[in-house]
Amino acid sequence: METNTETVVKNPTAIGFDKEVFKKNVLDNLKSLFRKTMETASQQEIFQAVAFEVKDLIIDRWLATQKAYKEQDAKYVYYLSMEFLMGRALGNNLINLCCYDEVAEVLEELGLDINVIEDQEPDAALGNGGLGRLAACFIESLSTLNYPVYGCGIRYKYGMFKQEIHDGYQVEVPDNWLENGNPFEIKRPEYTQTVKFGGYVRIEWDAERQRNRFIHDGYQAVNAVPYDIPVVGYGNNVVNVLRIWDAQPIQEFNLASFDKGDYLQAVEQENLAKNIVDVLYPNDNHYSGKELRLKQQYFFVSASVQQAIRKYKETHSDLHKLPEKVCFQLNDTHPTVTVPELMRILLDEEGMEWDEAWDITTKCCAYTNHTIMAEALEKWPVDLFMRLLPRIYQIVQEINRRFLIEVEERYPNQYNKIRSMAILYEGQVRMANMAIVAGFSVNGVARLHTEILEKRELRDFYEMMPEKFNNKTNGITQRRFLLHGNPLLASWVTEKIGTDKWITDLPLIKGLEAYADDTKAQQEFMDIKYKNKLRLAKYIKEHNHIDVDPNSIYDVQVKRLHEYKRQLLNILHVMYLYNQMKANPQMDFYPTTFIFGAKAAAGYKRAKETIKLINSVADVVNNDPDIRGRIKVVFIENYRVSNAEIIFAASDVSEQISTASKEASGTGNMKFMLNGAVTLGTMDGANVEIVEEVGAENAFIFGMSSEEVMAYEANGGYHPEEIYRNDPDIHRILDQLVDGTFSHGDREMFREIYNSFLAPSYGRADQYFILKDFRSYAEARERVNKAYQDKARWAKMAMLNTANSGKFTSDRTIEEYVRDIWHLKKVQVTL
Ligand code: KOT
Repeated sequence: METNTETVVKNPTAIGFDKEVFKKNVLDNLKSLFRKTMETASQQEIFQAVAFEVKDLIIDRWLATQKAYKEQDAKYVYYLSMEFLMGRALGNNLINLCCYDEVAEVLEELGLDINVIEDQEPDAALGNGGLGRLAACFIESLSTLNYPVYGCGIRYKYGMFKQEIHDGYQVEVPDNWLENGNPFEIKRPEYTQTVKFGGYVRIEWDAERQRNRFIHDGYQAVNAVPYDIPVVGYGNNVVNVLRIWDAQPIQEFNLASFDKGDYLQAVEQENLAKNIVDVLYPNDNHYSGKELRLKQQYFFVSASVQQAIRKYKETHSDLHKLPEKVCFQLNDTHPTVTVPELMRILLDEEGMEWDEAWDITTKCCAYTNHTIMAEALEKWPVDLFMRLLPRIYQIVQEINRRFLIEVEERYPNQYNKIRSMAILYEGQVRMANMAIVAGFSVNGVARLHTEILEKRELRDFYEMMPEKFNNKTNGITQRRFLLHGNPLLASWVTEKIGTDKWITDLPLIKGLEAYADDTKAQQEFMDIKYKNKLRLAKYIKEHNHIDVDPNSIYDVQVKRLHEYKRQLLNILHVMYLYNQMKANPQMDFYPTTFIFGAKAAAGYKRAKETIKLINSVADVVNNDPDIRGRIKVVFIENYRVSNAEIIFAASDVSEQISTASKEASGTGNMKFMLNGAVTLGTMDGANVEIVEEVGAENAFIFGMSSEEVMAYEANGGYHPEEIYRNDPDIHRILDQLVDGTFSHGDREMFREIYNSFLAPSYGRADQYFILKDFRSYAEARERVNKAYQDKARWAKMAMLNTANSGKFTSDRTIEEYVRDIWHLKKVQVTL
């Protein structure tokens, strides 16, 4: 088939973009910011000068957007999230302003490479992984789709730690991302809010209104100062706001204070403000009940809710109509104190009755569940909660009391219902239960995940209030993960399907299907993949000093390190392959590079041991002359959004091998698919829907189903030692964990991993069914290796993955949230 060149639409050029003006202004910025010229400035300084100029392009659109919202009295969604994993801003802002190529040309004329300038920007890593990156994709899609949103979060001083690998071990290095300032942010001290902690509640009789008044006294207060970061929509002049809060002491420490009480109070308030926003908790899918974490939660929630109410009241007098203009979307349970905080404002500050306040609150709050991992469930000890938030705790008690009356009415004498659904239970505040009781919507993040919530995890809630439950399968933004991350493929897609409209309408990418059997197109597609593999090889050479063969299969597992994600299954299989190849040097095997990237939570021992194991296996395999480079293992240090873009573009095989039922959705799986990698995975999370879209013949599926896993779990697990006894290959690799093969003779280094399969010191043996799924995984990997050797078949499969990724745009996800939950209206912005 021939390319339809006439109808190729070039990217709309940014209105008013003038290359010469831009160039002059960048040079002026260098002078005014740093007193430098192009000859004397560092690359970092040039980045700053360029970024400030880009901010200038954004500002008019930003003003125009907020003006349009105001004129139309728009409804906003407040996306409340402890995490926004934004990555770098410069490249994506240029893309969405539709002047990336123009700016690249300007820089080239100045003798600069835009990639090098982009590399100067630190990632904004205010998140752990999937949950935080989803929030970032969502606010970008909201902007692109002309919907009003405030992303509300925390301006952590230190984001996700930087990972270094020393002698195969992970070392965490603080991420001082604000070191050189953030050229895109704007401080908004005029919107400062006060947040109160601790103290006690006094009750006063209000004779006039014939009711009690609750007065919070003896507290410590801290100022929340917002910084706004622009979120630019694609080619539509929309600029929404990510508002992240910094903590400042209320009054500067006052040395002149003589009064001892004041003095101590001033010191304490200063200390409180000092550490609240210091650091992001680096836990993914894990709850650690630290007081500081609860402080962070209430801090940003209280500031955000107060601000939302204040803004509403600027133009409206009737708070009963708040739900017409405001929706608070809770990104997991972390911001659930939104519920009692909104109640507090309506009751104590606005003087409403309980029923009125509850009616409003329950129409404003909606909750997204992201995980069923038991260790991620937030359950705050009551004593801690009530000490830190005494008034909020009273309100939680009342919400719980009234809810339990309802439960009792609906299910008389069924104590099991109270046990599963109570908000306050056994000395704990159960945040998920509060979010479900108070929210008008509860959603899971992939079809299977939502089904598991309804049928199992939240069964009692689903039975009592089925109308609240709904599914919103996750998505990703193609602007970052194709247009920016893989420019070669992006241009090729545009050329092939004859339009660049896929940039805002991803299902159009289905047009590629017409080329699936076209030999020339297959060749072009694989040529682009090859170039991207070269780019990644160069990155790996520069960062890891390892040579990888761009002709080998790139088999990639990049994601947070967690036992349920089973990086261990992957590396055990590499050990198995290594043994096979040693025993049979002539075996039929297409050279493969096994690429890993993963951060382990700082306190997660097993995860850190797994990183060490991967690096130890890499050391042995990569340096064994018998292997002749046919198996390579690479651990990419400091996996993060910016290098992820390079990795996805270069991947052939996408490892999505979680124990079925454990991965709520996954979003990396979608980024690989979009970039033409083929999924090797279990029927878990959104993999199920990926296979449905692309067809089972274009993916490699293995392992137990979620039903099987859950059935075993209900019976207390299975017996891995039987497999160990009966399968000599598995026996061998487990023994190699403790015979020194991969540890320079050290028999203790991987003992705990070994024990986890056969003799765990606590918990079930092989909790995540690694041995149970091993044979099926090995067989699937063999099918992958064979399939790759048929170049035409592989090219077709890969292309069909890209072609069928349309469903997984976050634009689709957002339209579903808008339709079913938020009910926002599109706002047009003209300059
Ligand atoms: C839970 C507690 C703390 C920090 C993060 C989490 C968390 C992360 N819970 N779920 N996630 C992931 O969320 C993604 C976005 O929905 C999912 O794709 C992924 O499967 C979850 O593991």
